Amino acid sequence: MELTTATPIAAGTVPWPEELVREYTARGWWRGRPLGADLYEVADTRPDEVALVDGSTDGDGVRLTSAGLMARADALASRLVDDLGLRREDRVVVQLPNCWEFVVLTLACLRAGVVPVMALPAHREAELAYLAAHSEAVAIAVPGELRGFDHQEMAAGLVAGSDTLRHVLVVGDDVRHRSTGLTALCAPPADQAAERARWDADPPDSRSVAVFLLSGGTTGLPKLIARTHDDYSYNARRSAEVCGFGPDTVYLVSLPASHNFPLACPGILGALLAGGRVVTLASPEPERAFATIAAEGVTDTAAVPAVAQRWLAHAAEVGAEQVASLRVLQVGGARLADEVARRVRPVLGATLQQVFGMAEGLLNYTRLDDPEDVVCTTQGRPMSEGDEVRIVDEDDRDLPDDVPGALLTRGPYTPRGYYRAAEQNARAFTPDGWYRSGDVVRRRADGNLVVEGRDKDMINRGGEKISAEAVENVVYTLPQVAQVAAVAMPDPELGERVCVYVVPEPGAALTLDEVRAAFAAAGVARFTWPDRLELVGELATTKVGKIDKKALRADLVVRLAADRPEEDT
Ligand code: OOB
Repeated sequence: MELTTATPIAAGTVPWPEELVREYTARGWWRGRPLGADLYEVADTRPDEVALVDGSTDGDGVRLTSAGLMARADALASRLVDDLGLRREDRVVVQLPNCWEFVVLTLACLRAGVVPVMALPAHREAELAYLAAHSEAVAIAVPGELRGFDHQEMAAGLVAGSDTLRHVLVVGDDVRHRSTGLTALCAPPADQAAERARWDADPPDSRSVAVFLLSGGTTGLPKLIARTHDDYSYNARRSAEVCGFGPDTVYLVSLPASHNFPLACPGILGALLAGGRVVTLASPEPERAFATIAAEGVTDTAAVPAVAQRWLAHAAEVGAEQVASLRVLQVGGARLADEVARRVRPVLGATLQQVFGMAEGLLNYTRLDDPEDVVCTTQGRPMSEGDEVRIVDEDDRDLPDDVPGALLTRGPYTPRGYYRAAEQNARAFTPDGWYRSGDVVRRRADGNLVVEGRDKDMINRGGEKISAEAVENVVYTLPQVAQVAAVAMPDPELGERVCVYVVPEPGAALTLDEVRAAFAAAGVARFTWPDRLELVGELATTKVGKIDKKALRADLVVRLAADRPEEDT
């Protein structure tokens, strides 16, 4: 087969300045070795301890020891290269639910220097085709069927329409078309020592890209964030330190594992690097999650506020006996209401840790020994001495403590730009490398940050980040639409949902169902589909003539209140 030569990854990334590379290395934050070596260092101290449990299968589910997990990762690395012809730096779109194969595949990529592009199970053709094209991926890993959707069929279609995709890797027994069974490729090697020696002898460079994460989306299409072995290892190791992870840690991953939060904050990688155990579960649905926590003695887990609220409600109903082993509940991804935060310890009996992070890097944590006031009313402080944080006004002038402003950050695990995105980088990063997170925060005198809001055009639907522009682009495909604006609608369960304001073409009618049908036709993730439609005669504008989203959000609050007059009195 004719192979088109993909762009070398380094050509699309923005490196840290050399003097900082030296400083980060001198301070021991960067270790100058690949993540696979870090993982082996720990696995070698406890080869026979169980490191990975697939909690989604009942009873006889898969349980892998540290040595067994690493051996399968090495074996898969060899098979990807020998059987499928993958090469160093090749990209693989990973769209897997939380399962043991996700972990083996990720570690195999780290060992072989193949780079996973961390997509979400909820993504559909449009997002995946874009991710594959932009990363020039040669393979895509999918479940066969998930929640009634045939991912394998979709993946076959993606391969047919792509210049670069050649392989579909499928988890499970139902391997159709010309797909390759991933579960079989993850089988243990015949000669463990030989496989290990092969990849030990040929490791990827520590400064090369380990994984591509997806940005929380403010532009029409998600941006790729290139995280290097050096920086991502530090991300996970330092997080594990701050969170007190160790050999006794049993970490439950029930948020989508390809998100930075459950992947490396400290998440799967942090738990493994601390010598702990990872338990995968495909959904955070409370009944199943509680049963798994009880069965596996889970000590630590991560949730978004919407999930934490469901767990609190479930515990209030059935009691917290099942979660007695839970030591720490991390909550992040969206603002946790102070009132909800206060209920975590009394109801679940676990210590709450707030996490304000981003796939772009910077992680803020409340510390496990912080006073209750800090834990319940702030989103924590940077995890690293190397993190630089500025809070600035509209003219990028620094603001004093307690005054809310825009967050800028740089540091040893915050890359200096998105992958192959010069235009977006000019907006999202300052010339001297500060990332503009788009969050409005204030810093308290004790150093803790409080997230007050944001100045980016994004909707945070229960932790899933949705670009308003992406939503508007789909709505504009409808001929009935003259003008559209997508705004966040406050929601008691998810925090926010998607509302679209539409000015219809003269005489045209439009329903929410028609709008959602356009999203189905566009092949985009369901979490981006509008939850509400407001038809209006015109859209408010600002002084400079831009659509005034602040005014629309205020208008929406009034309309929502009018919908529920009984609650108003
Ligand atoms: C995490 O990462 P992303 O990349 O999905 O989203 C980042 C954005 C932040 O810029 C902020 O707008 C929002 O999500 N966010 C929060 C928050 N944590 C994230 N807003 C308010 N309070 C919080 N605690 O969401 C993420 C990555 C790593 C760890 C945790 C979360």
